Amino acid sequence: MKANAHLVLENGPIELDYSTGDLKGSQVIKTEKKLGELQGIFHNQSAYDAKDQEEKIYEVQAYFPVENGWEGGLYYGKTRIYPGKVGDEYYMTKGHFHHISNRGEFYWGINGEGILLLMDRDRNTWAEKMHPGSLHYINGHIAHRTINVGNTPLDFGACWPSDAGHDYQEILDNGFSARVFEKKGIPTLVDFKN
Ligand code: S6P
Ligand code: ZN
Repeated sequence: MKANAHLVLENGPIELDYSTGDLKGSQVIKTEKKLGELQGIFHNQSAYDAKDQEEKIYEVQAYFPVENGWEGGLYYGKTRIYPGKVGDEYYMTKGHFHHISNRGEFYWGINGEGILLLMDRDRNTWAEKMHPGSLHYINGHIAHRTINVGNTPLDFGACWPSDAGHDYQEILDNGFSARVFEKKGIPTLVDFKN
C-alpha cells in the first residue's frame, strides 16, 4: 500500500546539541551583545570605559516558531555568557521585565557556573545558583538577569511565552537593587537598594 503523504515522518526544523545547548537549523536567529552595547549596565564606569568595547559578552540563539506577540505560543532560547569582569563585577545580561508583566519563564543551566538575579516590582532582589542541570521558574512580574561567575562560558536554556515581550527600560533606568562582585575570589551579592 502506498504511504499517505500525511504520515511520512520528517525531521523537525530545529535540532538541539545537548552538550552545548546549541540550536541548529535554518530558522535559528542569532544575536550577540558586545561590551559597547552594555552602556550603563556595569557599576564601575571607568573600568567599563577602559575595556575593549568590541569584546563579545554574550550571545543568544533563539527559535521563534510563531509571530512576535502571538498569544498562546512559546519561544525557545539559549544564551552563552562569556567569562570576565568589568572591575570586580562579573559579565552579565542586561536583564528585563516582560512587557506583558505577568508572563513567566523557565531557565535551566547547561554549562558553567552562574547566578540568576531576580527582582520584584518593589525592588526586592534575590538570587539562585545556576549550574548544569539547575532548573529555574521565573514568575511573572519578576525581572531576571543572569551572571557568569565562573571561568568558563555559562550556557543556559530558556522558554517563554511568545507574547511576553521585553521591558529593558526599567532596568536601564534603575538597575537591580543588588549586584554580584568578586570579593576575595568569591561571588558576593551586594545590596544596592538605597
Ligand atoms: C528572554 C530570555 C532570554 C534573554 C537572554 C539575554 O525572555 O529571558 O533569552 O533574552 O538571556 O538577556 P537579555 O536581558 O539581554 O534579554
Ligand atoms: Zn525573559
